[in-house]
Amino acid sequence: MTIQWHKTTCPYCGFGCGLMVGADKGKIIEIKGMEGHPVNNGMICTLPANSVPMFTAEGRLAKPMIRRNGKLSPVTWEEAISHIAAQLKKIIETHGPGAVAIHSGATCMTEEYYLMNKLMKASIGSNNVESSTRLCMASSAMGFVSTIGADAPPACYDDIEMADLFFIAGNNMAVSVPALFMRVAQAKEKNGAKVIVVDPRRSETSAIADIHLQIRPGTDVALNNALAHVLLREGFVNEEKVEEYASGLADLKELLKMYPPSKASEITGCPEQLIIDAARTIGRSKAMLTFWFQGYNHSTQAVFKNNSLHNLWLLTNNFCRPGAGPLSITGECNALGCRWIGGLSHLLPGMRMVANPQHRQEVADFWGISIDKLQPIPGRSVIDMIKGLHTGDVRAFWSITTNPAASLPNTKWILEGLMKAELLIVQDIFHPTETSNLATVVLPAAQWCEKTGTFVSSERRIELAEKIIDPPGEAKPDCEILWLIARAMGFERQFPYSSPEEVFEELKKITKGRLCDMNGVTYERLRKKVGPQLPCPEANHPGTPRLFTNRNFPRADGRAALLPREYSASKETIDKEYPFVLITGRQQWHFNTRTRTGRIPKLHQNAPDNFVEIHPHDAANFNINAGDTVEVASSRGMTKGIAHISDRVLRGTVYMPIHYGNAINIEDGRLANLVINNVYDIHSKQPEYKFSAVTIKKSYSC
Ligand SMILES: Nc1nc2c(c(=O)[nH]1)N[C@H]1C(S)=C(S)[C@@H](COP(=O)(O)OP(=O)(O)OC[C@H]3O[C@@H](n4cnc5c(=O)[nH]c(N)nc54)[C@H](O)[C@@H]3O)O[C@H]1N2
Ligand SMILES: Nc1nc2c(c(=O)[nH]1)N[C@H]1C(S)=C(S)[C@@H](COP(=O)(O)OP(=O)(O)OC[C@H]3O[C@@H](n4cnc5c(=O)[nH]c(N)nc54)[C@H](O)[C@@H]3O)O[C@H]1N2
Ligand code: SF4
Ligand SMILES: [Mo]
Repeated sequence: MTIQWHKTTCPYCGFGCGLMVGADKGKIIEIKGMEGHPVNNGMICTLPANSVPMFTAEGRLAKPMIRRNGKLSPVTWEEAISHIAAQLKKIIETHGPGAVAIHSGATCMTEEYYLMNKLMKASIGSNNVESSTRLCMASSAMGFVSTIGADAPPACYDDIEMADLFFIAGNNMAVSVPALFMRVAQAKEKNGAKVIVVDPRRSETSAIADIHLQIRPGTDVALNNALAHVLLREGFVNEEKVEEYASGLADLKELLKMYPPSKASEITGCPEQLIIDAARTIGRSKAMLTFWFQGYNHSTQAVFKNNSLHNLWLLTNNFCRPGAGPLSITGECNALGCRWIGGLSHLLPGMRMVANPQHRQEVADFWGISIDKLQPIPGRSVIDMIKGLHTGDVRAFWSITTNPAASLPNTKWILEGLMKAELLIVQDIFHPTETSNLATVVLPAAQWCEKTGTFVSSERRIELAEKIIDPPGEAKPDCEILWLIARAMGFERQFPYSSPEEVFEELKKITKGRLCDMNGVTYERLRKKVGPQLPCPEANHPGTPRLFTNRNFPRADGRAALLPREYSASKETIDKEYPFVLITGRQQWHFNTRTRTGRIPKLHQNAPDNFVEIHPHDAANFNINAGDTVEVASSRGMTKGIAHISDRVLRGTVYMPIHYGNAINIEDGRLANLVINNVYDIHSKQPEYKFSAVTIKKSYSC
């Protein structure tokens, strides 16, 4: 065997590790970390290291299918494409462009997002383009826009080794971003950096914490306000300096009067002295790096949580200098590329907004269309798309690289909505999935290593993932599927492409002069070397490790905004009938809805079933023993898992992993989303996945 090694980038989380993929005779043989890569230097984590069987796993889609007489049957590509084009056109003619919606994942390639946006926003005339970024990073994005004026994460991974304090909130990076966790743990070990973890659960990450603030779920804003209160009270804030680069200090100080640590202690359940100690640790730090994740974003206070955290690094001058700053890690490998190229219903390509007339004009000019073609009102968020399916306002739903039947909250309601679609196109690599089972058309896609395109990581680094092997059967790259459907709908002139590289060469021009400028990037450059951090405006530009180092933010007065944010409780109330808060999260062995990792024997065997973590006191009260099957019920439905009795969780809180759908019979449940509340943060429209009122009981049927 002569293994050929190919440079690529990881298709799982958003850290962007450089990987080497070994192939022989058209088969993937081994996947390893790339030595010398600035992100991971040879490290690789559980998911990609075990992913070789994913390429030959059972259930790979190899042929398009159309549902006829209730059954999905194989058809040719020509049939599938002309069927879709005709149905889309009919629905648009009868019900208008707003009756069509695309929802994609956040692991699509940048080129794919660009084509979806061009098809929907420029050609069909609907802003109904969404992605799992809505479920993942929409609140971080909105947090940045409101505080610093742009969705532009300013810090970089080199800051990790320069920091003396890590503030890690709602982020279980030991499980969700292991290569990052390793760098943080090493920096602690080597440089003596301190670690503060804020998490209602004693997580794998809190194992390295010097201070673990084990707050009640949903109470971060109260905590952050109290930390800011102590910082101001104890003279850790140079107010004159702060006013140079941030507005709003006086209003913030007024609000913070209401948040002494004693009050935050009552709300969060954390001892007052621990809150004071944490604030002093922040105040004494010379370089604090802040991380936050879904413990923040999966909340009806998500954007406020982000803003109140931003207040902390602004008050302490911990940003945009080596070792200090907000380092927002994205969940999936191209979440940032997705946001920057317009993958949400309020965005346009190149970090632009649908509602901004100047942005619409720039994009209309670029696409050579009249500005009137671009709708001035944001399209539906994904939850609102499902509402639209229920009411009949949305008739066609096209799911690309995502599994909404399993990943959206309140499964029963989601399924009812999806089943009302006249046209439900599911473009995936596997069948069955919870969503493909409901499809009226299934399209077989090529996956990572079988297609080519770019990903942008959490530190704004752009990388190329190239085709190494052929996809199975008739599966096609997502880009090609998109341009074939666009052409069949009559948009031949707008979609003349024959390769993703041509798409990239076009899309990079729309980023010119923006903070996501890619004009210095070519596929050739990415093949030869590690990709640069954006913006990278010219061929000889080395890339931009840190943003806003001149402390000039893209806001009217050039200053960032200190925003006074009041704490309010999560939407659902705990009562006698539903006395527990359910929080959901991730495991090392599976990725999101497990369509890929559930088919990899080693990963499946390590974590074959869902579990429910219950505090020993609550377990005793409810007569539940370790290993029992437990029913977890909310007003929306019921799910099950094996009891793990553990004081990792607080009394009154139960925890479940998110991964366990059931493609064959989804309502026969192990899926957390069967019980999760489908409410969202009004500012980001991101669902509250981490706070649902539930009850538990021992199950007598398995
Ligand atoms: N192995 C693996 N890695 C993954 C993924 C995967 O599925 N598997 N998915 C990827 C994706 S898409 C994402 S978005 C990331 C997510 O990565 P993370 O956000 O790190 O993961 P979660 O487990 O969803 O949630 C993180 C923590 O939030 C805590 N939490 C819950 N409620 C609150 C609260 O009110 N406040 C605070 N401060 N914390 C709270 C939970 O206890 C949990 O420990 O992981 C990525 N990486
Ligand atoms: N209760 C609860 N629910 C949650 C969360 C939570 O913490 N709690 N987390 C939320 C978050 S942060 C996220 S990001 C979402 C994720 O939700 P989803 O985006 O629905 O999750 P995935 O399982 O990653 O779905 C990806 C799908 O794309 C397919 N696929 C993989 N590669 C390709 C490809 O190259 N082309 C095509 N066409 N298909 C491909 C896979 O087989 C899979 O079906 O879940 C959200 N749901
Ligand atoms: S840390 Fe994230 S990017 Fe790195 S190898 Fe693991 S899943 Fe891939
Ligand atoms: Mo995510």
